[in-house]
Amino acid sequence: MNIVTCEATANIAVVKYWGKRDDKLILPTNSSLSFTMDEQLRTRTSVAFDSSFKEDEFWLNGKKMDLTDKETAERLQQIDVIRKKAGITTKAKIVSLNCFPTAAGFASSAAGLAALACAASKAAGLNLSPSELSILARLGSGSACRSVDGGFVEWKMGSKTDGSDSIAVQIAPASHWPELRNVIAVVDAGKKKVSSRAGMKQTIATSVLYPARLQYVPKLIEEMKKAVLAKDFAKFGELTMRESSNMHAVMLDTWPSITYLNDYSKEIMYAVQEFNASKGSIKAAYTFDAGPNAHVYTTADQVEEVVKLLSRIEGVTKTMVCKVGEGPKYLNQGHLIDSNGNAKEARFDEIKKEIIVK
Ligand code: 2P0
Repeated sequence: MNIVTCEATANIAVVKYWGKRDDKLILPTNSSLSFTMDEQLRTRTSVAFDSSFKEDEFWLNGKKMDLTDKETAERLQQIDVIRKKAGITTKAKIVSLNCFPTAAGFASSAAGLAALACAASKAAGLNLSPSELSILARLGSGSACRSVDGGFVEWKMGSKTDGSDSIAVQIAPASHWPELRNVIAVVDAGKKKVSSRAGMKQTIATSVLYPARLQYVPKLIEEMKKAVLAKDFAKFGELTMRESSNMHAVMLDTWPSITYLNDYSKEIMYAVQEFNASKGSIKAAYTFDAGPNAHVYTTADQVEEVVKLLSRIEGVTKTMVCKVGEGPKYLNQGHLIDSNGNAKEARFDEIKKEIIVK
């Protein structure tokens, strides 16, 4: 049996994706930019297509998922696209394990759906380019398309209705800015009240500030790329913090209003601003996604101080220092499917930081 296993990692955007122009193909209303993270935030996925399988099966973190559930089926729509591309009709077994510390406060869809695109396309006999892989990953979750490559990645929004030009492109590899770090400050690992998918739809429908955001993002994309390519942290940091606030402003302007930031998030914002003021220039920059946890980008020489600063803030339960990652990796061992096509028992050991496969 041909089993293909891939690990992909999460990405954290500095120019955010918040809104779709096509809900089914997941085509965005603006381009976005992110850094792919290192393997501390990874998902391992094994895929096999085999004539002995009676039906598609998807196991996530040891649990068999219900493929009649509409959202789960939607998120796996890339499997049918892969079968069609490869000219096969065999059923698939998909087994996936998130290797994020449970307290990291993450949804893991980006890493998971990028790993799925890589593993499933290869298991079906396809040999796809990163941009083709990004199209597949995007069908499961928009932000996932940026995780099919490492380093600094742009998701170009594209303009075609079939989505063929809405692809992720690497702007710079991880080695371009090896000193860059993301200090994650976890303040709440709870489930969010409004999903990103529902929230962005509501923003487009109601926010009067949203058109202004869409006008400003194309210029921001160019400025952000320039700052990163020049490794100009002060410029990069200012753009990153202002962009995070712009997205959270349109969220707040949505009706009914959406608030992902909490009082602890605001404490982090003020602490980072004070830190930068004390340094006389921008040395750390926060960005927040659809939740209250902070991602504080900084450089290796500042990390110790930034970790200390964030750890002192009331409500911060954990900090984690991530580097920029290289992107998906295929593995020759540690498959999550056995040679008979059954899902193996596996778990992530948070202390050893490795996957234990039985
Ligand atoms: C981002 N987020 O650019 C932004 C910032 C959240 C805030 O991409 O509906 O899970 O599956 O395409 O990708 C979260 O949205 O949403 C997201 P779908 P996704 O990272």
